[in-house]
Amino acid sequence: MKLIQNYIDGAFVGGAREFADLNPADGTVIAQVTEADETQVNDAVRAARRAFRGEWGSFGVRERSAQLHRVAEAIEKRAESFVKAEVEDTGKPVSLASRLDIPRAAANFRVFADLVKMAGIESFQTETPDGKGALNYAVRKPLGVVGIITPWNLPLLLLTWKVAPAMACGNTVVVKPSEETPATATLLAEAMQEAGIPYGVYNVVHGFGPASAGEFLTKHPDVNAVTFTGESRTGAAIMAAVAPSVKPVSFELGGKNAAIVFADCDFEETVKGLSDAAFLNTGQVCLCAERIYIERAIFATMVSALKKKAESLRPGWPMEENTSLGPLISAQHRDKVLSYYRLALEEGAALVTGGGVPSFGDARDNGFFVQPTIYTGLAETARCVKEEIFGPVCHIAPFDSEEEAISLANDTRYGLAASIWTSNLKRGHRVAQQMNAGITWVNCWFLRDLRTPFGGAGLSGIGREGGTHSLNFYSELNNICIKL
Ligand code: NAD
Ligand code: 6OH
Repeated sequence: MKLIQNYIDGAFVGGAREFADLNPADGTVIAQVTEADETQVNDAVRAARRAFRGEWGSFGVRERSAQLHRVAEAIEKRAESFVKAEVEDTGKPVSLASRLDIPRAAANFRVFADLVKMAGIESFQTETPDGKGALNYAVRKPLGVVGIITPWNLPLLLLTWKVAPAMACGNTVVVKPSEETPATATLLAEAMQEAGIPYGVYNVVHGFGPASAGEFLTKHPDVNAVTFTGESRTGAAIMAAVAPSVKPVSFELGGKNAAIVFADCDFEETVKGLSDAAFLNTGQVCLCAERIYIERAIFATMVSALKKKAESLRPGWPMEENTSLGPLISAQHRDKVLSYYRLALEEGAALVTGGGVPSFGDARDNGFFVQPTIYTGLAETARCVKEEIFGPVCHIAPFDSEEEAISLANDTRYGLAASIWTSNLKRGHRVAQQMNAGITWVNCWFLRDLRTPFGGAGLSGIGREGGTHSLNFYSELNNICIKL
């Protein structure tokens, strides 16, 4: 049986306890994973601190940038192993992992390697009473040891989205990947070794949240900042854990994202875009649209086109090229999603398609598949319209005016992403600017430029990452004022 170990100070280390890593496509055990106890988390933080004070801390921006490019190369060189590991852990289709997750992990290193070399910092000439003036400028300094905690839906993509800028800014890191998907963070350790990253710069501790590696890391007094992607409730728990030591936090949390579809949209492109927005990665993307509002004139035709599209998705073995829908991540998560499927009917929804579990007649019946599902007819106050489900499911409702659509879309405590579908670009701009969201797409969805601000409002998070926003989070600015 494969053993996935912690990676501390350049060495793979075992531990007292192990837990099983399951393949969500058939429920089989892929590997045993070493759970880090508090001593190992302490060791990892100590190694990271030592590395920060050591060779890594002495590198200038040019050297760090070159090293990050070498990490990207090492990922690209082993892309196949990364894809296979990610597909086994998550059950996502191989076509998706090889198009999105793994290339994007390499891109995260390349983008921040380049950006950190190019980024300037503002300076100000300041007037003084004696007329001689002063000059203000800032220097960027790393924070120190950064704790990084990530979820299971896009494991390597979301981990490297934080590791790359943290390292680019000169920090060292201790990462705690999701207990559901420990493999690629561990493979990344091999890529780091191959790239020649000094030991202790990148450390991996495996385990769970409360009373396990996640909590030990967030509570650790020698961790200088915590960056987290995951559920809003977990964000709240981490905020409480870091409060006594007043650490900076960056939180990318949940969403209940809306799509607004106007009658003048490009019908075919919109159907394709909405189908991705609802069902990509089996709906397990924080940016997915679980609420779709369609202008009444095209409501019925678009609902039936989306029904057709949902029914054309091909659930199957994740490693098969033509599979377009994988399982959910775990039995527990499937129970949660199915409980919302039941709740939707109790709340008075009309079922357009799906609502259950597909049957394969083979080992996949032991996996965690559910059908892509569309509902209509729910009241806006229904729990299924208000709470994040995080599965391949959406609710579609009609609207009659632009104002109504905006107010429906904004009626949520989350504020992560929105999408607007219209051929009238004036309207696209106008509506986009009124969205209470951190990211609004017009005529597209999940189209990413890594230089742009990324994050959410309300329950969807604190702060922005991406481009210089990441550089600002992962560094301290020391402003220097010189009297001339
Ligand atoms: P989760 O919050 O359950 O777990 C995320 C990570 O936090 C895991 O590594 C887990 O072990 C750890 N954790 C849990 N409790 C902890 C604690 N008390 N202290 C420290 N660490 C703890 O999230 P998940 O179920 O893995 O992921 C799905 C959620 O993530 C969804 O809500 C989704 O919307 C959200 N998400 C948000 C974004 C974004 O960018 N906004 C991106 C991806 C996923
Ligand atoms: C959430 O599930 C997806 C988040 C995506 C990113 O953070 C990104 O950088 O594309």
